Amino acid sequence: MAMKNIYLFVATFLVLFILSLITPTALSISHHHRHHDHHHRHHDHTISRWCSQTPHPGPCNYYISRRFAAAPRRRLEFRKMLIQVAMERALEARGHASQLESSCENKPHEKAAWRDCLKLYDGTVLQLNRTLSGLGGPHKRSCTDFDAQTWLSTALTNIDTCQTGSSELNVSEFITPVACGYNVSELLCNSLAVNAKLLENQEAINYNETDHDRDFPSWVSNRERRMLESPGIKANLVVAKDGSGHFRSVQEAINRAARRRIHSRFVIHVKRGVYRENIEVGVGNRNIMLVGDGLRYTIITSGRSVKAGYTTYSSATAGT
Ligand SMILES: *[C@@H]1O[C@H](CO)[C@@H](O)[C@H](O)[C@H]1NC(C)=O
Ligand SMILES: *[C@@H]1O[C@H](CO)[C@@H](O)[C@H](O)[C@H]1NC(C)=O
Ligand SMILES: *[C@@H]1O[C@H](CO)[C@@H](O)[C@H](O)[C@H]1NC(C)=O
Ligand SMILES: CC(=O)N[C@H]1CO[C@H](CO)[C@@H](O)[C@@H]1O
Repeated sequence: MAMKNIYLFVATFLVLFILSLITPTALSISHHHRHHDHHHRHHDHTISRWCSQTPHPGPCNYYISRRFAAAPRRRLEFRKMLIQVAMERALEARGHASQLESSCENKPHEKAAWRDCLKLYDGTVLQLNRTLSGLGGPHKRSCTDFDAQTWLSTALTNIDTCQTGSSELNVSEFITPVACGYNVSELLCNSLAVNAKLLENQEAINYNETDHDRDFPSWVSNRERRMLESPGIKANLVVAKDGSGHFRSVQEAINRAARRRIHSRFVIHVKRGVYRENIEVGVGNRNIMLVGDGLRYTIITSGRSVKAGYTTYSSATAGT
């Protein structure tokens, strides 16, 4: 049976989750490293100070200081640098991956992993590219920090999927140098953390802004925007972590929706809370809309979305 599952990676409140990883101890840079590298002391000191605020200071320091002559002055600039190095590393990894085809001839599992990882890396490059061009210069941004968070999450999900999938197929040995050797995950994680910080600041300033249109991720269609903006949007089911809804997990609600008889639009309201689920939506289970508690708080990123048309690792496994 061509029973393909569509996975959606839901990172609702991923932002808050990531924020909890950032320690606000930027100023506690030790003085021990001072006498290393006198030459670039100031420059290195400043870059390492920025990097110490990220979940992976090692790769941050290493790649940023090799790539950029001067340390960033503002967090916006730092974010851009991080995304740029992540992009460069992702392109290199992708280049490496594309050369592996000949080494997986006549090895169906390796071949399947290779094909999927290549596609996933393409997705990552695409997401990073749109983030970089969306953020643009200070005066010509065409995406919100929220968009950036969504796209960066998706970029990271793709990398994770490549790693998870190849270990499920027992071919990690083959793909690991690509999946891990380029530190793309770490750099993406750092970008997400810094972006989350910007998102949080913006949140504090603009909490009551009325320009809601800007708040929608750009992949929400105009029709859906109008629908979401209508005051009377009515949920068929409510998901709440605290038990105040019909279900506690998004997957349970989707499974329930799958059993409905009439396949009209089905709205699931996901209340505030941390939901990190790999959601499976059967192919026959269309027309479901997940609505969060205010778009600023809910990120639903479709790493392996319907639109992107990714065959998943499970379908790749089934096919070999
Ligand atoms: C990024 O996007 C632009 C415009 O769509 C395209 O011309 C460029 O080749 C892309 N770069 C990469 C590295 O994919
Ligand atoms: C991978 O290896 C494990 C244990 O070594 C085995 O149980 C599993 O069936 C293997 N999976 C595949 C897809 O070969
Ligand atoms: C935002 O709106 C709420 C209620 O509408 C109000 O209590 C609060 O003071 C407002 N916050 C700001 C920053 O304007
Ligand atoms: C610069 C840096 O931190 N590189 C790391 C990239 O990832 C590999 C494998 O995880 C590490 O061994 C490197 O140290």
